[in-house]
Amino acid sequence: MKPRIALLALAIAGSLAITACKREPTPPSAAPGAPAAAPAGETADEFVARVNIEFRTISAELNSAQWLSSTYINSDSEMLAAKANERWLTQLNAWIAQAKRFEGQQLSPETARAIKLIKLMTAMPAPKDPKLLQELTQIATRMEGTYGAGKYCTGSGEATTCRDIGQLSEVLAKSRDYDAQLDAWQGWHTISQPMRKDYIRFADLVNTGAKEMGFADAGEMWRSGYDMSPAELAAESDRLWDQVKPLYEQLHCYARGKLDGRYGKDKGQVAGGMLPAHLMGNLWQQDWGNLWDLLQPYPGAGSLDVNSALQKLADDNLSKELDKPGDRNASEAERTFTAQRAAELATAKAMTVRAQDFYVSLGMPKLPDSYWEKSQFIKPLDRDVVCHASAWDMNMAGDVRTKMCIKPNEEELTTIYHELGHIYYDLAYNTQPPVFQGGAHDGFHEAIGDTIVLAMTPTYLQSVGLVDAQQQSQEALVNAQMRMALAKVSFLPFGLMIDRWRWGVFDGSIKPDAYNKAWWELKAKYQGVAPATARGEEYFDAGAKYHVPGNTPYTRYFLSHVLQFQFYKALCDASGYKGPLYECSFYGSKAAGEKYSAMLSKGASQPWQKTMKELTGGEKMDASAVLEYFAPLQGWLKQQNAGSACGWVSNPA
Ligand code: X8Z
Ligand code: ZN
Repeated sequence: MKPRIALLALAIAGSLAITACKREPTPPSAAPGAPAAAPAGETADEFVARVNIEFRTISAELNSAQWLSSTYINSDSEMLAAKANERWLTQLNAWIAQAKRFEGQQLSPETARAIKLIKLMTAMPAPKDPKLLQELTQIATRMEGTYGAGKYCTGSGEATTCRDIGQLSEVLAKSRDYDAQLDAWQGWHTISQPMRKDYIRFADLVNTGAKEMGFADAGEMWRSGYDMSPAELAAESDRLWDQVKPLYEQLHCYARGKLDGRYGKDKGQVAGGMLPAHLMGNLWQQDWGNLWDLLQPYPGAGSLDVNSALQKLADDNLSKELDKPGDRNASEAERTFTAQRAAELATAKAMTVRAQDFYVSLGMPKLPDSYWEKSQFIKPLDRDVVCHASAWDMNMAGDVRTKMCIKPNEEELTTIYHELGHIYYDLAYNTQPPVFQGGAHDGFHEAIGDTIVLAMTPTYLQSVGLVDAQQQSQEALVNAQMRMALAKVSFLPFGLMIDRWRWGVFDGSIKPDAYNKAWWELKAKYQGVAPATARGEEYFDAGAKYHVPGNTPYTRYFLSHVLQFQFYKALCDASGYKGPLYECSFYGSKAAGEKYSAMLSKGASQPWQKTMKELTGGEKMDASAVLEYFAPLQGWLKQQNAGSACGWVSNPA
């Protein structure tokens, strides 16, 4: 996301002041904070050059405001972020209007691409009417703040206890108590009830903005950023889903059998053979990795217990901190508290160093000192923050940061690798003109770090001390594959359904009075997941997933979960690896790193198909690498599921 130029406006106003004895009334376009007018006679190339300058300035301002509002949620930071966003979107609308001058002109491919990208710079197309634009930014900031500050409180008066997303997620991850999980799941879904009204208005406003820009609706605009028509992109996502669906169905069938075994048939599944939403170890059922205790194929075969290693790291750090002399004037309780916080930070940083090490092993640079000073690694205790992990390129010049609330577990560790993928992409394309500083498409951005995660094989994990020595056996292989599948395969239908819902909201086929109904129909259709209790329209369950109030398009993650296997295969090839795909790690391969860096440095400067070809040799997104990778597991699952009636009915009577 990025924003505007005050420089040019100041220059114009300044020259007026010098040539006239009496200062002219300030024209509206030169009002403080207003976008600069386009100079008369500006060529398309000059326009793009100017946007590049203005963009650099305004994006730094917007990023700072948004960083503050995400790391200090309060009414002041919210107001300033909304204001910064308002200025940015006003500036963007001005550029888009100015770009119209060049329609129908013969432009160089580079300039034409830059102008196309300028029109797609935001996922939040804003109406031109300043009042409506202001309303939009206020709603957007409020929804994100509501999500970030979301808590589920029980009890009353003195006995009130409130739990945040981290605590509620932990219940789903660790408790196997049916009711405790249901309570945590339902509790989190109360936080989004107040967002429903805002979201209805939000959808209206972004649609107005999108229509003014010439799109049918905001969803069509979202689908326009893929160097193919919006309809082709939708068809591509269907095609890719069809490729991987049989694999997901096998995993679904296996998981259902295990849940039946643990909770009994009446509770382990819901009508139609669907998986109960609150039992999948994750608030949105997008990653089933936390169910390892239930779903591990061969307990003890191959030791993949990364969580224990991280817990040990945390414990060791705590002992070290407790052993330090500390402040003599502080009470015992205060010293313990200080040691705990220092240990949590040290653990989070050590996990990040571990992730950085992978990138460095490929020949990429260490992260700058400012990264370590300015990032948010752990959850502050004195204020609300948005804990949902994110990566930030603050100024296109090295001020990169991540924002997380890191806990010592495997899921968080892999998320750090994911986030650093964004950061290394940012750093690699910082040499490009600002409008080309983006992913080849947004799915590429999401796939960079996850490609590295695929290379976190048992052998790699052992080599860095995160798991014990590995035994080679068929059982260990199936376990390793299951570990990856619970993160990657379970995600696929979720990655698709979120935007199926939003596309429907934006194109009007999903009406506000059926938001929740449509949400659960899509959950049922794609994921085969259903709530255990009724979810009427008094709820707004879509809003309980960050990317809805945060307005982050989600198809990118679905595409990423296909692309990352293609990238992984290409980097394995580049590293000279010969052997089954699923055992490849290119950790330490400078050849793989060189190939990856070359791709990253291209940013958005050329159609993604070209970038893809340079890396993989092919020009299409294709899930055959997913299937190749999981072939052993798919065969094993088929055997396990033989005799079970797999599949589900998504609209049981
Ligand atoms: O939002 C994220 C990242 C930040 S881009 C943590 N992811 C999606 C999610 O959490 O829902 C990564 C995987 C999917
Ligand atoms: Zn990401």
